[in-house]
Amino acid sequence: MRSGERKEIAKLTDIAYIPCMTIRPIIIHPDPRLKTVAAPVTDITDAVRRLGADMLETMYDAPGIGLAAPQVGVLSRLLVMDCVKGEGAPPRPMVLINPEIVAASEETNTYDEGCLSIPEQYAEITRPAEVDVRWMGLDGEEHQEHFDGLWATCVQHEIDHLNGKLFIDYLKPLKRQIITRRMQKLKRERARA
Ligand code: K2U
Ligand code: ZN
Repeated sequence: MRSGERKEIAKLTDIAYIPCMTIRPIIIHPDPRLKTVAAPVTDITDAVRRLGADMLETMYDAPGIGLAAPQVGVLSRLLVMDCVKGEGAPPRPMVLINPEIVAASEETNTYDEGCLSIPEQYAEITRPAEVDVRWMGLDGEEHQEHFDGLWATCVQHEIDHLNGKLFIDYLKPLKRQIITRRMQKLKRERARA
């Protein structure tokens, strides 16, 4: 983790015992948990705060710029993001609970997307270039923010995860099947290792 990320996570998640953050295993496609619609979070408990902290630790370790709870086997509507670029810039870890896209631009943006649950596979995916997202923060307050650039792509990718949708679901069936077969082979090899 970059210096300062752990401090930022502690501030954001109010988890005093930060040294105990856990890197959780990331589920690899195909897996039914990645195709399930996640359930809303009803109470912000210490377990939810710990989940947010662990997901940020897992995301930074991957490394990634986003991660959704179903990817670590928790079928709850919670995602984390930090799309800050460049070593110099301070990290901006975000935890979004029950996020909703409340507005999306007509204008689109195409990005060569990957996924931590579909390692080393990439495809050009077109999405709205800008979105307004409303969510509940770990502070129990409603938040709403306008996202553009990589932040917009990432938050839409993560919200898709909460709805059981993967970036390969936007591809033609044959391309999706080829990638799925590669992941099945990877999982067999990992099981033998
Ligand atoms: O949900 C995930 O699997 C994490 C995704 C988030 C993401 C996917 C596509 C485009 C933007 C974000 C990535 O695997 S995180 C890896 C990454 C790193 C830098 C830039 C893009 C993706
Ligand atoms: Zn993903």
